Amino acid sequence: MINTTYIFDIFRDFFHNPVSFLLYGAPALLFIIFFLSVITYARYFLRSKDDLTQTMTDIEKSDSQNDKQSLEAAESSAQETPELPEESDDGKEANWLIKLRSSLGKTRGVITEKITTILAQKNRLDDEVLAEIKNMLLAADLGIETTHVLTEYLKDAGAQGKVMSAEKITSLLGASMLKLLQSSTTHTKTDIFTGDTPQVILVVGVNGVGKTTTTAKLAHYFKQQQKTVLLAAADTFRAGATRQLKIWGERLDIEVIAMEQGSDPAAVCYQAVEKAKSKKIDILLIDTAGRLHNRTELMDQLAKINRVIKKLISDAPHHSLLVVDGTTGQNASKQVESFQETTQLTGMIVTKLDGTAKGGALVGISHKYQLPVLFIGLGEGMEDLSVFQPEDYVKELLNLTNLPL
Ligand SMILES: Nc1nc2c(ncn2[C@@H]2O[C@H](COP(=O)(O)OP(=O)(O)OP(=O)(O)O)[C@@H](O)[C@H]2O)c(=O)[nH]1
Ligand SMILES: [Mg+2]
Repeated sequence: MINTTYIFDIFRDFFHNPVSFLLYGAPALLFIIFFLSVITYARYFLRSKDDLTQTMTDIEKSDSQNDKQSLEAAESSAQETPELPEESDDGKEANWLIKLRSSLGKTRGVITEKITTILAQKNRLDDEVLAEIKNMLLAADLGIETTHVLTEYLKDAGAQGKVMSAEKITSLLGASMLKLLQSSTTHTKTDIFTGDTPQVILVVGVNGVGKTTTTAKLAHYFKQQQKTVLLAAADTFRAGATRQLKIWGERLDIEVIAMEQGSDPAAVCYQAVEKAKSKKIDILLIDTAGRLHNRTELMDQLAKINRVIKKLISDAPHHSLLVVDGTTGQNASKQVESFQETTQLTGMIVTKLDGTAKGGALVGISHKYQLPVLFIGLGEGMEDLSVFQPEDYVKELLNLTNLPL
């Protein structure tokens, strides 16, 4: 049995004797403090390491999720289209217009409903109403410059101060939008991909905008025009990117030039251009990796791709098409600026116009940079790409049957 009174006596003596306290107590206390600090730090270190591991896992998960989604989209689109019966050109045109109409529904709502509401209170186009129209155009994401041009046009058209119906104003706006869109289209759409063969088309843009899907849609479009097509998978950066294009290639029965992940994309392009030349291919479509302007190494890589292509065909790439996600609206302006620094853009393709209220942005961006919108994408399938027709677009955007020209 331990004698508790004896232990108590030892402790009492210990605290009453300053020498023994200094000799044993203080170092013991310091040791305890040190020990506790080590434990706390170790726990903190292990936890931040866990957090880092978790973040890395999250990034990898999200990357592979994107890969999975794109691959699934490619696979399902590749499977769904072949069963469709051949449609006449008129039928296709009508279907496309229905799709365009429903895709632009949200933006149309923002514009036309607002004009009707504004003019229901006051049917004269005075400064107050003009200011409201300006706000409405900004809300539809047309951008400051273009909004200004459009409202100035309303004034110049002699509409200011006059009694105006909502229909009349909408139709004047439509006419001015069409003018803007046509001013940035200096050539006719159908003949821009002709000329020396192979026509080399570089498809560029930031991450996830729909480059690979659009490249495949373009391949389908050109194939339907009886052109021979070759695809190049120059996105060697993202795991799954090459596979995604190959799935499309198999579906379309078009050869895909590819190398393993991590290879130099410029080397893929070199090989593809050589092959396109030797096989006398009409159209070479190059799918590139998504890149942001602040990733200089990726922008340099794009510059290298351009240089390497020029070694084989001095005036190639004949087209550098910027793919823009329609749902980003005016933010796409920055993308145009940063890509223009590295590559000479010849046109834009606006995707995902299905389901956005920012469908007006393309008028603004195209006008601001004098960059024609060549195609628009309204879905994930290979048929969901159409040559951009400014008149149809404006009519569907503003619910107009006719445009005063
Ligand atoms: N709704 C809709 N979805 C689209 C359209 N175009 C592409 N997508 C989808 O957008 C997702 C991304 O498409 P990708 O073609 O992989 O995009 P990407 O720009 O090549 O992506 P990264 O190579 O990762 O930069 C896929 O799920 C596509 O199916 C479109 O016009 N409408
Ligand atoms: Mg891609």
